[in-house]
Amino acid sequence: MLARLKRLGIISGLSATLLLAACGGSGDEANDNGADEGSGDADVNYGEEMGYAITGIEPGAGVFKASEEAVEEYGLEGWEVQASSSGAMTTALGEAYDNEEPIIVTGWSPHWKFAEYDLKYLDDPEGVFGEAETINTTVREGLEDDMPEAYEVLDNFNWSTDDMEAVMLDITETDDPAESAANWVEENEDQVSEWVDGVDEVDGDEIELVYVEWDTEIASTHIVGKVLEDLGYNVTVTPLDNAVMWEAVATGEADGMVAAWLPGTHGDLYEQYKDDLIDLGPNLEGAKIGLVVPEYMDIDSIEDLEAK
Ligand code: PBE
Repeated sequence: MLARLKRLGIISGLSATLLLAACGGSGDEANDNGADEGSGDADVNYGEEMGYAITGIEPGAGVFKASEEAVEEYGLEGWEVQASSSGAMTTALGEAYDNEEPIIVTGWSPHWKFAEYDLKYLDDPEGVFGEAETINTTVREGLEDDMPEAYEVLDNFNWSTDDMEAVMLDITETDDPAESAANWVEENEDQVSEWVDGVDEVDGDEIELVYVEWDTEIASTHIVGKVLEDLGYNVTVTPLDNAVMWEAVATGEADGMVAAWLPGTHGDLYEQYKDDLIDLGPNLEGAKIGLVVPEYMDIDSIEDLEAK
């Protein structure tokens, strides 16, 4: 049923792998790191050291588009937000960090990278990246009538940034989202029981959740998938590109998703599809996007960057 969308999903997965491979060899060129070169004044030209590149993720991500707007808004002529994948971005961040090299990434929280590395958001006085956001759950029209049990669980699903970060971090260790989700569900029975409280079990009904392979969404989608599975559903989770994920729920080709970053990050997609899908409201509060750098970089604001 989702053949066309899946094809797009597979294409995005493939390019992620290629990018990761392409990034592999580039580790040890620049050993000039700038961190010990001065204290805040003009003798560090990070732009030059980084080739005027911001390490991006998938171009369909809201944070990618916002970063391009920031380049424009802050007059950073000659800078480029480089398209990549979430996986390749964290690989590049890890390599730069190990070598204390400067790097700017399109970042978001919650994210395990803040537990793994000392990082900071660059100040954004122009407010290009917006304020704190919620991550919302959306479902297709008709789901409430067709699958009231699943609808109720999706409506109840709600957790904290700490919960999500714990699952994300665990996935970096197990490398298996389904296993990490199963562990978390087992260890957090009380919380999960609130989501399924009074909901009847079903007998193998098929349900399809769509998501994008961002670390946040890999975690949340597998958690909800596991909870629905334990209730008796036959669950498929399908990775897609961002715009296609929204479209899939709006057209009813997929049943739902837990990956709507609002009001800012996916505001354009929300406007486009809001009349054709059901917004079940926040499943998480306190999400954020922005440009993220290692603490060792001697820079605090996007305003401190200079045009080429
Ligand atoms: N993210 C993760 C997404 C939303 C979830 C911040 C990369 C985006 O920018 O669209």
